Amino acid sequence: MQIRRYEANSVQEAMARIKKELGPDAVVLSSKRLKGAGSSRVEVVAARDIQEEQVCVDIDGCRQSDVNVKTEPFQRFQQEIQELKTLVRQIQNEKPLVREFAELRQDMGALFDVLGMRHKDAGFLSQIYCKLIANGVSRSRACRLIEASKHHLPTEGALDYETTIRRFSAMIAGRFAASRSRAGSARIKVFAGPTGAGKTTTLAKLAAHYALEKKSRVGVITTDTYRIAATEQLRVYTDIIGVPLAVAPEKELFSRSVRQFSDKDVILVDTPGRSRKDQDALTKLKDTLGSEAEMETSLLLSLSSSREHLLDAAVRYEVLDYRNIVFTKTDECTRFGFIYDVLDQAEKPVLYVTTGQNVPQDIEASTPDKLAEWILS
Ligand SMILES: Nc1nc2c(ncn2[C@@H]2O[C@H](COP(=O)(O)OP(=O)(O)OP(=O)(O)O)[C@@H](O)[C@H]2O)c(=O)[nH]1
Ligand SMILES: [Mg+2]
Repeated sequence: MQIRRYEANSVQEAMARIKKELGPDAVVLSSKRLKGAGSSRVEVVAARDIQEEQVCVDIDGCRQSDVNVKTEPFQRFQQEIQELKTLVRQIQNEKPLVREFAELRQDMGALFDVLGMRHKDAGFLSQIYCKLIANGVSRSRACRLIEASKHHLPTEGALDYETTIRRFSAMIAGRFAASRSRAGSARIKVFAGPTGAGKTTTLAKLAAHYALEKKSRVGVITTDTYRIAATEQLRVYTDIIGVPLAVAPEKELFSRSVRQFSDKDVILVDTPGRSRKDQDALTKLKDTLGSEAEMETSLLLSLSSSREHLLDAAVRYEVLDYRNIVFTKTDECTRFGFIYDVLDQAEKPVLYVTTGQNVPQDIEASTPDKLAEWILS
């Protein structure tokens, strides 16, 4: 038996050398990841039986002894099993890394919990921290809010719970209010957002609001010819409301439509819903919209989506330079804490929230107080 030790960057690399040097009959005796210096090196110990084995075999039903045969097929089989075992071990070796990240995240969470709850109960801050977490605010942001609240609240124990939570709510609302100036005042209002966020429905609600309640002159443009029947869906709404619709999937057509609606007080623009990961589609949309003066883009985010989805969309749509946010499908949402995370990251005001599928009634202007109340509710 010939035994050799191999050091390599990966098990595959070691196996290739073993096969080359010891031949296909070599078997792996052990393998392990080496500690220290980068820890990416592996050690594999392999062996090869250099004796041809003397075995007894049956030939044509008669027992023959001392027949000198190679046990190659068996050894190959054994070797393949060893290789498989090595691979399984390797995969298992990678698991601790994933586990380590999960544990690290848990530890961070625990650390934030300790920080967020280290206040004496008399200050109610630990109760508020738990409330924020329960509502879906991330631990790190909840912790930062608690720290910031110390500048807004008197020393612990000086206020009752109701007053403390009211002050805390006012502090959150104050943060949202900071970004609100002139939001929503532009004449051309573009509605963008991930697929199915509620762009067309929200646009229809606002078209009715401007045309029927405010008696404004309204024009609607859609750049959405991507989805089959997208234009038809919007045409049904514009026909009922009695406002003109222009279809403009390209830059030239878009600026021509804007000129065509030069007599309108408000121009509402619908855009195609594409995966938030389709960056090319967003770049194309940006090109189509051009840089019209008096234009303001709203990012529509459905609260039936996950926090990760919304945070990701808020970043990816930056390419459109959106100026405000509309939260849709609030009626489908039970915990509102994660809107704090989204707004803290995006630093954009919320113009409207939509509360159902009914056109035109299920839409409300959003206020910082209302949002703060939701986050703490
Ligand atoms: N529950 C609820 N449903 C809504 C709301 N707003 C829109 N919807 C529904 O969401 C679905 C998608 O709405 P659309 O307006 O077509 O969404 P969109 O963003 O234009 O979709 P795409 O153009 O395909 O990207 C429809 O069934 C709407 O009725 C809301 O506030 N609450
Ligand atoms: Mg649509």
